[in-house]
Amino acid sequence: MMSLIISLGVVLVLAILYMIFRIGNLVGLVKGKKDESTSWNDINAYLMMIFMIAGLGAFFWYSFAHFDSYKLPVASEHGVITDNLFWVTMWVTVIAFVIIFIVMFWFAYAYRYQEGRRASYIADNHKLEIIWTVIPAIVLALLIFSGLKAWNDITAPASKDAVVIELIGQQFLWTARYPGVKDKQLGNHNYKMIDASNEFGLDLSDKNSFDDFKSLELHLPKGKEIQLKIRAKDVLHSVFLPHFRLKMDAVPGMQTTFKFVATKSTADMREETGNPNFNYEMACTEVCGKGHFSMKFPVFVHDTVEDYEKWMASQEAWLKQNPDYLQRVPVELREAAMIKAGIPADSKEAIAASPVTVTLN
Ligand SMILES: [Cu+2]
Repeated sequence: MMSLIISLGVVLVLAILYMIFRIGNLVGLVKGKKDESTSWNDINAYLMMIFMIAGLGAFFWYSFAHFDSYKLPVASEHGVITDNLFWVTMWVTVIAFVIIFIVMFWFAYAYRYQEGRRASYIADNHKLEIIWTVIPAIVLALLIFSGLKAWNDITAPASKDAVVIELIGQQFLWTARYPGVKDKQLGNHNYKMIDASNEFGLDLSDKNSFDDFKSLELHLPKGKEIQLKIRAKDVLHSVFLPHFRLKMDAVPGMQTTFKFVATKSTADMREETGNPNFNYEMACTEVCGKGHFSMKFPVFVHDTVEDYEKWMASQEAWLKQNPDYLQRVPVELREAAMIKAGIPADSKEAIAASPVTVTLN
């Protein structure tokens, strides 16, 4: 009720103001006063010019004064290409923006109402139409095709010896799955097999899955092709590694991929930035729910492939951490699974899962 009264009050005040304005105009006409709109047109025209100069000045000042705060070192091969595409697009749009901005305000100033001036009539101008259609078409086509080429390179299948890592997003954390250092092949997965412990839905009938391991940090080698295989368990998430100019959505029900080569290790970046505590980080850039902000994932880039493989070898296979799941391994593959996962043959889970019951005496 109160809000209705307030709204009615506002409408009434506006109506009264309008009536006062109308009455003022009518009184002026009756008295035979000259139309004042010409002088207001002049004032507005000058204001347009002031706005044009101040607006452009502020735009360029802000862009240059804060340049360093939105410039991030680039640490991947394709990142250099992506950056070039970004800056070419930026220059094309800035040039178009400045031309349109100046012309728009200049026309409002130069062609303001003046007594006795008549607008000239132009039906059409083929030459002009062709110029302003063909030039933007060529520029846009060049931008789109060079962007498409970069996109195709990023999403193309990786070479056979590429490092393959699986990243899984869920509300609200990331997990990474690595192939074991021996086979370097990720095992199959199936969402139907996901349970409280088997968070990847690891298919234990596939022998490649025996030595796969889980990591809560993303470890990468420098100078080697890496392919990320990305999936989501619940809603849309997005893998974002700003220093590598890498961003790819994690989509439930489908796999997305991203191929790249890291060119700077964590140690290189610590030296370049002069910050001994520098660490790469990965974030989720899809607003995926209440805990979205907490989806930060630490990233470490090793100096050499050997260092990276040493780290891989130091990790424990998922199956070793969850030996109960030996029961899910087909009987004929259990021994191989135990060897590959590094499970000692005398562990109680191994004995329980063994097809032959071992009895003493
Ligand atoms: Cu997310």
